[in-house]
Amino acid sequence: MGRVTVPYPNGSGKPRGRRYALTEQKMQEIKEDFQRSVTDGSGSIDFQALNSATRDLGLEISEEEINQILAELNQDGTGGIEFDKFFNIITSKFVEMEAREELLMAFRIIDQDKNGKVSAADIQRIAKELGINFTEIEIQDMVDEADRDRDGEVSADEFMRMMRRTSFGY
Ligand SMILES: [Ca+2]
Ligand SMILES: [Ca+2]
Repeated sequence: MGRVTVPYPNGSGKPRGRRYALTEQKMQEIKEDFQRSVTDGSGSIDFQALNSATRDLGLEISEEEINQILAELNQDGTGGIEFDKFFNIITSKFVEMEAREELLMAFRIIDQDKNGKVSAADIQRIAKELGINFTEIEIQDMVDEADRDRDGEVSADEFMRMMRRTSFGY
């Protein structure tokens, strides 16, 4: 198998970092998993099989997401599943998961006082460290824009939502 282009969530087709490239070994694992999952010959995959397949691959996805994937896989109504389709969905989940992890890492860095939320003071400190000059108003605007529950700080959830909207466009 040669190199496979993985869809990137920012839609640019370009990796934002090398971590987004799936290794051939990982792709092989996905393929074997798929084949194992459909050994009953029906060519279909059920909740159990998909659940264990994704777990084996180290994907952290919720039951709800698994049901979503199943629905997506069954969209054409034939009941059959092609490996290509399965592969595309699984790889995009990997990309999502890695993007999420990177965002969380960034969040933890910005959260300078480590209280689990990003405040205007946190942003001020990191901006200073990076030599970026934001005015107090600019920083407050950033916080206000992300702060959905209006507690004056940005939680990890709020942060991810904002980053997804601004840099990934989904
Ligand atoms: Ca904080
Ligand atoms: Ca908040």
